[in-house]
Amino acid sequence: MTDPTSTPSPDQAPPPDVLSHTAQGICTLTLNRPQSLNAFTVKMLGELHQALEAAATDDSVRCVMLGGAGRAFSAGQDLSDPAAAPDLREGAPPPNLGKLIHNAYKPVAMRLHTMPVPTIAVVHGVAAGSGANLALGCDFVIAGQSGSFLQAFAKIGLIPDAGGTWLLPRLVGRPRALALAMLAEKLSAKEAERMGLIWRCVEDAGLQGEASKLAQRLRGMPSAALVAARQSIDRALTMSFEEAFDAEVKTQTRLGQAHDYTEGVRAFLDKRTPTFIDR
Ligand code: T3D
Repeated sequence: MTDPTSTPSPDQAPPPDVLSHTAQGICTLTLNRPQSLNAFTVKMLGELHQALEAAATDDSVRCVMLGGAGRAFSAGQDLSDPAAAPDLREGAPPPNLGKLIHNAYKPVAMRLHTMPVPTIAVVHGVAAGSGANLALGCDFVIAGQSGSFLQAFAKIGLIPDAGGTWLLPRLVGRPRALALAMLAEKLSAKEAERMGLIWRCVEDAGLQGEASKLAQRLRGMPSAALVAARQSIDRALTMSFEEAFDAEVKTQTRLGQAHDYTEGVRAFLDKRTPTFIDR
């Protein structure tokens, strides 16, 4: 991920809180508040939403990678952001966290959940609180061996948010989801991989290379089918076998009539690499 090294001169605009770079079909988004371990402010969440929206509506983008600048992925909500921090003065009204989560986190989490192309979270260092759960909301989570995941919420009297209550039991089952939420212990990337919370843990030195290899592979694949697989699997978790089967019939009918299926079969018969275009 991009690591900002230059200090802006006083007349320069400050760097954005989310860096975005698209090349050869891969959109790389970098959370860029390294001084606070990429903790989320309302401004940063707005920028992240805008960047995801731009990637979602850019037909040249076929894969999105999300990572963090500096030594961490993200420390979750910025606890000093006035939108979230309790006003410690005597008699001051309590903050409305629901409003913050609904207005600032929900658009980001929903956009990630419904991206028309595969998404990869590239986690080095810690991913805590909402930072962990936005990462876990990506299709693939790949982490360096010194990375870690922390459902920090219980330490400050909250529950997992940013989609955490939906994601955690689906990823690791109820007993482990409860332990992660209630004990709020840091989980190493290796252990996260072992329990199925994330896709892969790799050597720190190989993290960027492995993530890029995965993105390059995904950009050549049929995006519409990959996204339909995500949606179908997510939906099937609350369906009967027959409902899931019937949903497969519907989706396969749609995909079978799309360009990518014809192209995939033709390319197979012609013994050449297919060119997929559907999104
Ligand atoms: O509350 C709501 O608004 C509702 C929404 C909630 C969503 C959430 O995400 S709640 C959970 C919020 N996150 C946390 O509670 C995590 C807090 N941070 C930590 O526990 C630790 O910082 C870490 C385990 C993430 C990393 O520890 P370590 O030892 O590697 O780093 P550090 O020294 O604690 O932090 C480095 C700097 O980042 C430090 O600033 P300084 O002293 O160098 O100026 C620290 O204050 C800052 N920082 C870390 N996390 C946050 C933060 N600043 C603001 N908000 C943070 N969440």
